[in-house]
Amino acid sequence: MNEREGAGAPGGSAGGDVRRAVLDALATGPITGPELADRLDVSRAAIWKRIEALREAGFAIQGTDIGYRVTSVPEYGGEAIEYGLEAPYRVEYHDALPSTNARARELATLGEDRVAVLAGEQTGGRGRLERGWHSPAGGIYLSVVLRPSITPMQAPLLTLAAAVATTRALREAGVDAGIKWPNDVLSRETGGKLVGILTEMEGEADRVSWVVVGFGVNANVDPTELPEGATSVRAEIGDIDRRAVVQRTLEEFEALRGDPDAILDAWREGAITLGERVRVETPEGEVVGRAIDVETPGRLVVETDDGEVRIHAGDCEHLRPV
Ligand code: BT5
Repeated sequence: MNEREGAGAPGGSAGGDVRRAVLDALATGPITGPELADRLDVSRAAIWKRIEALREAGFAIQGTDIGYRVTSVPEYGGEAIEYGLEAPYRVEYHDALPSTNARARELATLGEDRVAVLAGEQTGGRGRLERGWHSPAGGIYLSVVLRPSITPMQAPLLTLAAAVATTRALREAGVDAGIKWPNDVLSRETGGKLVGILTEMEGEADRVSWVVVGFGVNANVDPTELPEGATSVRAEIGDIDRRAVVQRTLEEFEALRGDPDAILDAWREGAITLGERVRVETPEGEVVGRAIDVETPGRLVVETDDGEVRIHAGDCEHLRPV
């Protein structure tokens, strides 16, 4: 029997991830136990055990004449996200973690690829530059482990893709979201910060060994639990289906990864920074001017009194028109 159980199981290797394969088969329609067992080349007992495990995880699964039929899916959780997910990620869910990025880094150093770590809340959420990330229950805390064939120089493009992916997912859910360079997602309505993204990587000069992209989305949380300058989906439009937002984020992210040439245009389309007067704190000092474009792999072009300046990294503030 080659069934793999549990949250810690590696996915997608030879012999197949039965856990995911059962979910995928159920998502496409009713299928009988024997058919499933044949298709996945495992015992009927293994299939039955998997179905029972899914029921325990909160899936309602009817045994009908034409096979197992899923009649309801849990609101959130690893298998709930994987069910119907059109992106090749195994999802490891925890009710609480210190940081999904920290867990994802652990998995990355173990050699894992295309795993999404998801937590109900974080007790030690991290922002960039050793800053913290408030992570109350009800938010989305998601970190993706990847082993892409790219150079470290190209990695910022993944961060842009991540910002585009969550922005699209939130917009589909009815949130008026827009991207602030490089990777914050704000409410266009109130200017509050809805999403932060933290990319970490390890590698050599010419090739990354792994990348972890972490998404923190202030979804169904009270703004009183968040720092100043933050807003939440709850505050903007009311609670949303976090499962759908996570699925759509992963799907959009994967699609953009597969089409890197489309990332910059997609970013420009979702951006609110372009055309704005900005002040950017960079490691080399402050730059003030009008943001006019973004270039590969994520540089912001700012038109200043002294000409155009290209910025690789920094904290960007939108200034009110003078
Ligand atoms: C970020 O950093 O915006 C990246 C945040 C990434 C968080 C995700 S959650 C899943 C994964 N696991 C982690 O441990 N992290 C990632 P930065 O641009 O440095 O912004 C951090 C600053 O935003 C803080 O110093 C606060 O001022 C503010 N802040 C903290 N929590 C916030 C929240 N929930 N919403 C909006 N702003 C927040």
